[in-house]
Amino acid sequence: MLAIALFYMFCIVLISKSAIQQRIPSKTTMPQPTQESDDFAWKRPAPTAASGGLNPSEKDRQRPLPKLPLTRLPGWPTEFPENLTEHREQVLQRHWPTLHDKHVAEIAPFVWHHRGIAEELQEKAQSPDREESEWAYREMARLGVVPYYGERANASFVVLIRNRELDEFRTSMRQLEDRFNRKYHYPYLFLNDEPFSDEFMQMVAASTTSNVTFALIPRDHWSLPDFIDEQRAERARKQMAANNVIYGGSLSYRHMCRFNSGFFYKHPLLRNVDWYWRVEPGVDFYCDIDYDPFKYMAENGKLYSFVIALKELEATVPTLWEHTLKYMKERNVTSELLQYFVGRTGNYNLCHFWSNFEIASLNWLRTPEYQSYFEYLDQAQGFFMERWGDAPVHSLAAGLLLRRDQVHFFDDIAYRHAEITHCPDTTSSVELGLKCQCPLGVDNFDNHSDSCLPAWKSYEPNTWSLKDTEEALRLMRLRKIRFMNQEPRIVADRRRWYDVFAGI
Ligand SMILES: Nc1nc2c(ncn2[C@@H]2O[C@H](COP(=O)(O)OP(=O)(O)OP(=O)(O)O)[C@@H](O)[C@H]2O)c(=O)[nH]1
Ligand SMILES: [Mg+2]
Repeated sequence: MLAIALFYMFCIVLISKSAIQQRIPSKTTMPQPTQESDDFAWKRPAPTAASGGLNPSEKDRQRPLPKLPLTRLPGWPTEFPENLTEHREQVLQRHWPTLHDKHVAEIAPFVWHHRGIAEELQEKAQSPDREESEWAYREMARLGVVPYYGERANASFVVLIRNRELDEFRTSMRQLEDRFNRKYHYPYLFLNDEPFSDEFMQMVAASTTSNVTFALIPRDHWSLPDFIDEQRAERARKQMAANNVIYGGSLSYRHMCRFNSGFFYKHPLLRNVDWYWRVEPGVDFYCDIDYDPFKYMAENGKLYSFVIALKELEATVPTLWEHTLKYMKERNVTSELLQYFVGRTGNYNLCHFWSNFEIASLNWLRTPEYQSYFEYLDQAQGFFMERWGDAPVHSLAAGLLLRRDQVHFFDDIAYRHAEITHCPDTTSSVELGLKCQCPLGVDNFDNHSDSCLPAWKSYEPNTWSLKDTEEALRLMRLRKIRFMNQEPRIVADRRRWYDVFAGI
């Protein structure tokens, strides 16, 4: 009996050993290290649930990356001393013939460029050398780069971003590339108030076949102006934080809003560019974009565009409307679009185009008219004493300066930022043949009560005259007098209370 049992056990061990061996590849079929890679890919640990299965682990991050060549920009300074911080300070103290020269000298040491393979391959594909040309086409097919020989707009993606937002941005960028840019190869300009880290530049450059440029923001564009009383501004921030206003206590958020309102289009690297598409980290694009939105804008007389329109938090813009009306009165501004932003009693209805997505004309933002509106608002100090966002500022500027037909709603660009999603409805998806993958079970913000899209769709151009401005200001004064006569519960609440009152 014992001998039979031992025989059976021996057989079982033999069978299971051979089964295990069948699953393990033999040494000769295992991947071998090549000269380019110093490790076996199959040895790397699979992404863990803790990292969301998407982001590289800490250990993975610590391994040296293969370097992509980052170069200096042609025509810009190339020689710099060892200590760049000191160098920057010296540049800032020197006298410069123009602001542009000063900004170029200040930021040049921190500007890096990567030439995307798409541009290189397209050039090679047109080579008279047949072998080279065929090789380039094969490479393009392999890499999913679609050659584009049509005329492109003079345009760029513009991304204001922090180093720590790299991972969120790469997921957005890959969607944008797959949905649109692998066919068009528009370049990217990345802007930061601090120098970009090597990791950021390498990882981003590796995520696209287009050209990318990384640059610093000139200090003039990201600092407290002289006319702001720092202590008063700090008190205002503390008060807003105490009132639980989102980003109410943040100074950097205010710099960001002011920069996006009045400076990014003056960046020396955008000087000769006509169109921009603003992209933020962590956003999603759900439909293929099978045409060029920049060219659409240019060919159809559009200057500004949006995908989501919603109501602003009133606590962030208590006096923006009042200053806008005063500006209109002072400069005698009339408009056919302003009524879209006006409530029943001549107040601001808080509607604005959400500026985390924007495709618009840089030349429009650079007009003296836009510039003078921004400067008026800047002098009114609301970017620091309140928390004016660039979205209501751009929107009201459009209301003042543009016609309705110059503003475009990109219904076919499905998009998510934070909790808000826009997707084209089923009818347009079928009619326009859109290739979308909108998430199931997510509400379309278009149908939300805070969406200003229905009002946009039904808005008919309607003249807003100087008399309308005067009347709105008169009503505002009346409301203020009535408000002042009310017993305010706490002083800090006055503005908010007044606003709520004004909205009735
Ligand atoms: N370089 C830099 N970029 C910033 C800073 N603050 C914000 N940004 C960028 O400016 C854009 C807007 O900032 P967000 O923090 O996304 O502001 P938001 O969209 O109003 O708020 P969220 O709902 O949190 O997205 C994003 O692209 C940010 O990466 C900053 O201090 N420095
Ligand atoms: Mg954002």
